[in-house]
Amino acid sequence: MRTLLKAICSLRSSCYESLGAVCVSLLLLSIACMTGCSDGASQITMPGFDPQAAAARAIEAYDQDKNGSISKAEMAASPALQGASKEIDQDGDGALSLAEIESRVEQYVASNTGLQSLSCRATVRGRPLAGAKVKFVPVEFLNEAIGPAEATLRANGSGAVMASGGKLPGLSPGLYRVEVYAPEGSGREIASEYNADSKLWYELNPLEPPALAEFSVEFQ
Ligand SMILES: [Ca+2]
Ligand SMILES: [Ca+2]
Repeated sequence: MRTLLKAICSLRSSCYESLGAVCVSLLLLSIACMTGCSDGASQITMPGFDPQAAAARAIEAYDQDKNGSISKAEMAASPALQGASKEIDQDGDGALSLAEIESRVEQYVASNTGLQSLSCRATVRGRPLAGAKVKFVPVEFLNEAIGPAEATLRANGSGAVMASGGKLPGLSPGLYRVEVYAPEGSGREIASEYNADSKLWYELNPLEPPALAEFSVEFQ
């Protein structure tokens, strides 16, 4: 009798063990599914900013006289940096030091933002540029951390900025050169200073409330 009870106990315990193993397998399967099946969520990745390296790349690219900072004249080579310089130049001396650029990139990191939703609008002499394409191209010293984004404008001249080749709504924090192109087949061309030789720029710093990104352009 004792042997029989022991055998039953051992059988029951091995059943529980098997059941436990099945449960663990199911749990692992569901965890694998949560990580592997949720493609939509896993596509949003945080920008890989390296503030120190980004600032060093900016200085390397634009500090022509090698005095350690980017003067107003040197900024002419980067309309985006020139445009955002008032925000970046903390000591107000008109030049951008390595520390000032690094500190600005640190703000993008501190915002802990992958993508921020943003609408943009383009007009020609106040009239909406329906069907136009607006491209946001990261400045070179940030393009290792963030990718391009774009918007196709609706009839009212505005549209949602989409990242990741148009798959995800929003824009990553950072500094961008902006290019505006006329709708395909419209027979009109936007002047090159708004695309190929663009002076347009946009900075997204989520720590400062983002507004509608508006661009005024001219036909060729
Ligand atoms: Ca310099
Ligand atoms: Ca400064």
